[in-house]
Amino acid sequence: TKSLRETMKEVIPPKQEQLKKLKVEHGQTVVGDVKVDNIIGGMRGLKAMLWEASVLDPIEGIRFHGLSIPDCQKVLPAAPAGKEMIPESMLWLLLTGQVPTAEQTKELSRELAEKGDLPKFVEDLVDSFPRSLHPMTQLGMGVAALNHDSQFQAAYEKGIKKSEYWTHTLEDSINLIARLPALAARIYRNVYKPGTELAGVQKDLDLVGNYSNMLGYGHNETLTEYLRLYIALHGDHEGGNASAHTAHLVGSTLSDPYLSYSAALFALAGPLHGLANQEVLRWQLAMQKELGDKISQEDIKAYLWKTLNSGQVVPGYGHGVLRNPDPRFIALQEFCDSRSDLKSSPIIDLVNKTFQVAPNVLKEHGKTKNPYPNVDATSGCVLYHYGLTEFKYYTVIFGVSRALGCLTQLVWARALGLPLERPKSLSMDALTKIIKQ
Ligand code: AMX
Repeated sequence: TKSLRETMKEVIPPKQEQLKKLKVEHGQTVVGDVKVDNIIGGMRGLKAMLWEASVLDPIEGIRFHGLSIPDCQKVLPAAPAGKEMIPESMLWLLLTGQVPTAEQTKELSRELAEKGDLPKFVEDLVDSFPRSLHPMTQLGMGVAALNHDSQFQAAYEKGIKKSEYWTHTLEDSINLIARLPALAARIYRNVYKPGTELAGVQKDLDLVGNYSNMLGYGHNETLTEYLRLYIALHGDHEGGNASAHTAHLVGSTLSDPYLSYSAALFALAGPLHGLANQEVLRWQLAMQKELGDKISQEDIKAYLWKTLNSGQVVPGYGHGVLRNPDPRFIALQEFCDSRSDLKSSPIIDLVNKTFQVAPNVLKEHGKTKNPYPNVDATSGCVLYHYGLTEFKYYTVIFGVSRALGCLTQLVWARALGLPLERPKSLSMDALTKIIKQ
């Protein structure tokens, strides 16, 4: 069977050809207008970036190289004793556009475990942070410090051909993904379980098997499986979201993958992006506290109106692009439905009940373009059910996941020779001048 590097060497040339052809034959073809609304509206809807691994359809949701989430769940290999697709198989798909075999997936797991230990100085750095420093700040700083060993940077300093950039970018990306579990677990231990022992990376475990074990949940196979699914599912969500776009922009300056992904993590740390999952849980728990044990649909409806009438958004609902229930939400709900302990969990039951009522309330409210749940409507609840109750840490798990897509695109950006990003900005006066012309 082919290795990851051999596969990449095969799939890159046809893509380079495709890009060349696009440039030559359609370089001047118009694909959309730029309206004043786009310029002042956060560039919403502007088709202005190349992103290879996934495309988001407003109705169907995300597709990874054309495969929907249910497709991926059918074809992507699981961990040896598990059923859920794992981040290694998702990474292989994102990078190569091909579905890996079980053997290829296992080989990638082995390589990641082999490379999973942190350098001593990064351990010391993370251990020196105050416990009160937000876990996302710690993660971003830890990732940036890992650039000490960047192969891309070392090779660039020596002087390499542009055609070789991608190989060093790939090596850095693999090394970074390998080290994320140890880094993220160390942050968890330091902040929430200081003084307790931290397990080491085990060579025979898959990436999330190790992550779960280092978090102290290795004994909980259901939670480990959930984390595998969660981390594979959140790996990529096309290029325009804030974290992906940040990685792409910073990477376009030829900053190495560590620095580029560190920047992306600080975008993920914003409340309109990765922090939303902790808000959902806070809101559902407040609802549970106020309404008690026996909650009717009418009670939930009234609580939703109370939230909306106080000028707040309903967390976990709405989306910048999606106009249907998020298929990632559906996949996580199905996971819960298939396990009796989760099915009878009060918090997960409340998420389900809310889902039955909220879309109609939001439609009646009439503001949001998408009255349906996004993935965050449920993602934190399973963690909470199994005792991983530290809300502030949830975005770190998202951060371990999003590396898959952001780093994949860095490899492709270098393989395709994409240039420095440099959009044109305008002042309001300059814009007004154009409008008057
Ligand atoms: N509850 C109440 N009102 C909502 C709403 C919700 N869940 N979602 C959107 N709206 C409102 C907006 O605030 C906006 O009101 P305004 O005109 O007074 O400013 C109006 O509906 C139109 O917004 P939109 O075009 O439908 O959404 P958007 O693209 O501007 O924002 C999002 C998308 C996700 C930020 C928004 O739906 C929201 O705030 N949802 C709740 C928070 C959340 O779940 N975030 C998770 C996002 C996923 C992720 O990145 N992890």
